[in-house]
Amino acid sequence: MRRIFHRLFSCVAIVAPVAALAATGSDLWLPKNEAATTSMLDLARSEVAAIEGCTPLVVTVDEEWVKANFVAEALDDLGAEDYLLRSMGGDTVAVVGGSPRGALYGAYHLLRDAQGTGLKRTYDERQSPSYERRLLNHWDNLDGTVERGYAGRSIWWQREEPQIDLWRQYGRANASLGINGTVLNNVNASPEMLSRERLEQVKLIADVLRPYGVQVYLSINFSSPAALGGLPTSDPLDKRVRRWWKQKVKEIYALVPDFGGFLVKANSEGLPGPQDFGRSHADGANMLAEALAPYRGIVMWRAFVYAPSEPDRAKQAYDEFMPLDGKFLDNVIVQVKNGPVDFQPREPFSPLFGAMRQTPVMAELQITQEYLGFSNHLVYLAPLFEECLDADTYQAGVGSTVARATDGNLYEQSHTAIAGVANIGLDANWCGHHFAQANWYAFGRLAWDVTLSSEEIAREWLCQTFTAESAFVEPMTELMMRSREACVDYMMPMGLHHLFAWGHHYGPEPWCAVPGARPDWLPSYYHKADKEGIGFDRSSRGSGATAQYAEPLRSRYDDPATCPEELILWFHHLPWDYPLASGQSLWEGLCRRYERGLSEVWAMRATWQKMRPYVDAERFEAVNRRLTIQCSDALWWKDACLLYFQSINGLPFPEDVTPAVHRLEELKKIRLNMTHHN
Ligand code: GCV
Repeated sequence: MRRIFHRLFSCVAIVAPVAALAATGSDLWLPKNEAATTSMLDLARSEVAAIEGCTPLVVTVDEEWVKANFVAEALDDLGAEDYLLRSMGGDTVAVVGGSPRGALYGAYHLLRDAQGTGLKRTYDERQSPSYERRLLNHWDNLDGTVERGYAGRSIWWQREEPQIDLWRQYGRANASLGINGTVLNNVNASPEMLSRERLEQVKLIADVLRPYGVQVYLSINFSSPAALGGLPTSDPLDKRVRRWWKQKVKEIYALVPDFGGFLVKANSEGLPGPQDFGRSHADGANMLAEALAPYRGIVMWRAFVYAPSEPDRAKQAYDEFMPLDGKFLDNVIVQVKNGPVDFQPREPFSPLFGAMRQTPVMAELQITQEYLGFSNHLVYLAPLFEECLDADTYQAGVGSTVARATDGNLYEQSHTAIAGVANIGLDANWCGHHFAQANWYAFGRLAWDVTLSSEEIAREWLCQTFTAESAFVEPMTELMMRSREACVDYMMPMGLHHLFAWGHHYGPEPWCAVPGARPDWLPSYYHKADKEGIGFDRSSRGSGATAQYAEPLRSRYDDPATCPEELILWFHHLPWDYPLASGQSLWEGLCRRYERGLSEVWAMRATWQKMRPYVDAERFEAVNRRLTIQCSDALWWKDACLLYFQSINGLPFPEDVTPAVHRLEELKKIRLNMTHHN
């Protein structure tokens, strides 16, 4: 087996004419590859075979060959997922993986270059991933629905026939980004997930995904020992319960030898957990970790917890988890949403990042647009992800970014990981909106290399998905880069949050009042608008949430004069005439932000209109239709929020803000029928 490498020669450029590209979007960012794959190296070779740029390539993991051909190259420390790209003289580029998986990632690197700016003349590059585990979390239910999914039904559950071909495409798409794990079911997990019948389905999926380097994981329901196993309790300290989990884990590994581990939502939003038995999150997580440890499985224990009794929901995760720092076993990672509330268009980063020093912490980002217009709005999320990952927590001095506090650079961590809540369903284009594919893509690229900029990722994705013509790529990169801020502006600028209707998270209902509803699910709990002012006082004079951040952030956030304007109403309740740095009053500033958001979306639509020559008709029209919806939704948001706040403060709109086209009473009557998507 000395010469397990393989040479390829070809001579045609890869850039396909627009008309030849898949108009449905089902190919995502990849060229077609019909090769039936049984091994990762074969897949890697078939992928580079599609690179037609007169460049002979070598794809290998053969150390002997490398020693014979590379000059004094030390490969000993090449990790299993790492790869080298090296020009070998002549036109030859070698792709050398630390294992077949590394070689596969190297092959996709070249493919990306070939489809984008073109292959380089010379390669001398070494890559290794920022995080050890790079995971998608599917919130897919066993009945085939997807919680917060806006792209059709589940690709995993409730189809008569297993979707082998689709799963292969899914595996390939993820491998092309370096995503190496997937949680197949909703964190609101049914005990049925661990039944024999379901586990056999999991085995089927795992077998299909394995050649793509994608490991499977499952969300579990904490009361499974009682609900499924018939035990009288699910108390994590009960011997019978511990034995039940060990048996169940053994059964899983017999079916799926490379099973990744469990994701757990416990004692949150009504789900069972160790606190039901007077035990802590650590007791619960450690029991599972112990069962998984012999197989090298891990537990991702979510910190998304809150109760209606808390005066400030944003504080609870920190309050509950900080006292447990250092109490978790080595194979537990605490999974923390990017912000302290819940995936809002803008939140400060969760104060748990950087604060937990003796427990590995991983970020959970949301790719599906639960709070950002579903798959109707074009919102490129990489700037949001980047804002969180690049935020300086100051927990171990300047430069203690969220990325460094989670990727093992700041503290020693037994494991590192990052997760994104998937936006994938059975829709032909996978994600509902063609541009929502970019959010899956961007998550994967950042998980691989957390230092990439959202702008370069946008460019890459546009080139591969549409065309590399600069008359398309440049304006569209700009459009994508502005889209998230536009969404913040037309929905909830200046730190406002959760102004959504109760029951779904699509449209605005800042007035929403539901008798009997949990107070922390109602918009008025978050905006606290009254005759005098608006905003949630989380300063030291209010809920004290600012104290959960390290200095100098604590003081910066605590004082409205130094708090960034983007977050000012997150941390402060301020009078309507509060003078902003720009000299305008808070009310004027707020009105202008809503207006700016609206005009940005109109500008986005105008830009898209000019892109017709570069895009196939089907995708052009589909995006156009959705941009039209986005324009009218932005107007709806602006009118609903400003008219409602005006009904409270009685102030006129500034002269340069276009008057509302709706009437508040009419807006209040809008009821969306979104029972499947809420
Ligand atoms: C999966 C929010 C969402 C829920 C989600 C929950 C969570 O509350 O609206 O749909 O449940 O977060 O992340 O657990």
